[in-house]
Order: sequence, then C-alpha cells, then structure tokens
Amino acid sequence: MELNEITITKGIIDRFSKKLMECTKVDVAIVGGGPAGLVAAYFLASARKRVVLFERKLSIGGGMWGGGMMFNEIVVQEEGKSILDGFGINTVEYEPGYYTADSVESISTICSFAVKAGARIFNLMSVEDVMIRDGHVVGLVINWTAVEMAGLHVDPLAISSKYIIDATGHDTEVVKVIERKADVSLNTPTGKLMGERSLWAEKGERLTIENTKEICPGVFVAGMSANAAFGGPRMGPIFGGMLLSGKRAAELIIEKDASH
Ligand code: 48F
Repeated sequence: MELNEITITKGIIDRFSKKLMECTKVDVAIVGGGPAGLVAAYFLASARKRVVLFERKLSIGGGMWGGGMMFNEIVVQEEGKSILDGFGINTVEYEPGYYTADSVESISTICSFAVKAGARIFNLMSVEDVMIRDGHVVGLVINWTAVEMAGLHVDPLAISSKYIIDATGHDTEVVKVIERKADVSLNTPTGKLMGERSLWAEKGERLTIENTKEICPGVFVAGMSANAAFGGPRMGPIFGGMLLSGKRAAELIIEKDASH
C-alpha cells in the first residue's frame, strides 16, 4: 500500500475534531497537567466521570519532570508512596519515611493511567477565562497557547463543565481570573486569593491536602494551587501532597456529584 499524505492529514483533523467535540460538555474540566491535575483526572475517569484536562505546554507533567533543581528524582513520604504504589511506580527507601522515585517514570506512568482510564488530555491549550452563570462557574474559555504566546488577536472557544479543578500550580490561574472578573467571594478566610508562602515542606505537604476544597461554586483547587489560594507554604520537591491532593479533589467531586 502506498502511503497517502492527504489521508494522514484527514485522519488527524477528523479524529482530533471528534475528540475535542466530545469534550464540549463534560462532568469535570481540569486545568493543568501537573501531578495534582493528572492524579485527579485518573481517579475521576476511573469513577466514570467525563473528564477533560487542558495543559498549556507541549509536555504534560508540570513541575514533576524536573525533580528538584533538574535532578530528576522526586521524594515522597509514606502516604504519597501509597499513591505511587497504586500506579506500580518503583520507589526506593532513602531513610525511614522518605522514598525516592524517578520523576520521568512517575509522571509518564500517571499520565498513561489517566488517559487509559478515559480522561481526555489536550496539550498546547491554555485556559484564559471562565463562564459564570448565577455565581456558578459553568465552563472554561480555551485558546491555543501559541496564540497567547504570539499575542495574536484570535477569539477563543468555550466548553461547559459541571465542575472545574484549578490545578495550575503556583499561579492559581483560573481562580485569579474569577477573582478579577466575577463578583464571586472565595471560600478563603479573606474571601480573596491569599498567595503562596515560603518553603516549608512539613506544613506545606499537610496543608495542600487540607486546602484542597471547593473555593467557589463549582471550582475546586488542587495541588500547589490549593496552597497558593489559601496562603499555605510551598513544599519543594516532595510530591506526596500533590498526589494526595489530586486524589482528594476527585473524591470531593465524586461525593458532591452523588448528592446532586
Ligand atoms: O506546576 P504543576 O506541576 O502543579 P501541581 O500539580 O504540582 C506542583 C509541583 O510540580 C511543584 C511543587 C512540588 O511539590 O510545588 O511545583 O500543583 O503543574 C501545573 C500545570 O498547569 C499548567 C502549567 O503549564 C503546568 O504544567 N497551567 C498553568 N496555567 C494554565 C495551565 C492555564 N491557564 N491553562 C492550561 N494549563
């Protein structure tokens, strides 16, 4: 059989369009493909929710690839290890209570599990805005990252979703837009975004899970974004909090959805 370039082209356009079309109305839309967003995507898709995840960059994985200061190993504690174990990711005990894992094995495996569980992942797309009706966030406004980078004047498209997870990491990008553009009070002690505090591994890890909450109607924060929203510290290259927070966000949404 002689390969036909036009068939290849049509195959890509056709299949991509179908995939995106299926994601114009979902149960959960996740912004950010770092460890927290991917773990949430996996658990939600495993619970048969329709899940889409948008990642700004070409590569999925956020801050996990780089381990600590580009040394591509991560550290997890006992609780975090249990999540890695669930994905079959190898860990090695370093000292009692501290385990290391290869960051490339970790993030590529979690990503693969999320996709195989049914989550749809779109890379190279940035979420630039939300849609709000009666104080409730009902969807996301998306555009190509390349459009954003080039500063082109191109209008975005939109998708609707029952629940949103802001898993954008240190920048809390989705909630920042909501705070700036909508008359919605946030579920933080100040009603505003509180901002991330300086490095403190122990406190940061614990608070990441506590701060994984519904921050305003329909919107949950997970991972570093949760601490940045609620004024918790960063924790550096220990990743248990990110993994557990992703799982917690999924559980909160599954619980809430069941009660509706
Ligand atoms: O930063 P990131 O890995 O967030 P996380 O899952 O994990 C944090 C750790 O990596 C690390 C840490 C360790 O404990 O503190 O920093 O909370 O992943 C966030 C992803 O979101 C993407 C961004 O490119 C990154 O890959 N992102 C951010 N804003 C947007 C976005 C946006 N507006 N639209 C799409 N993707």
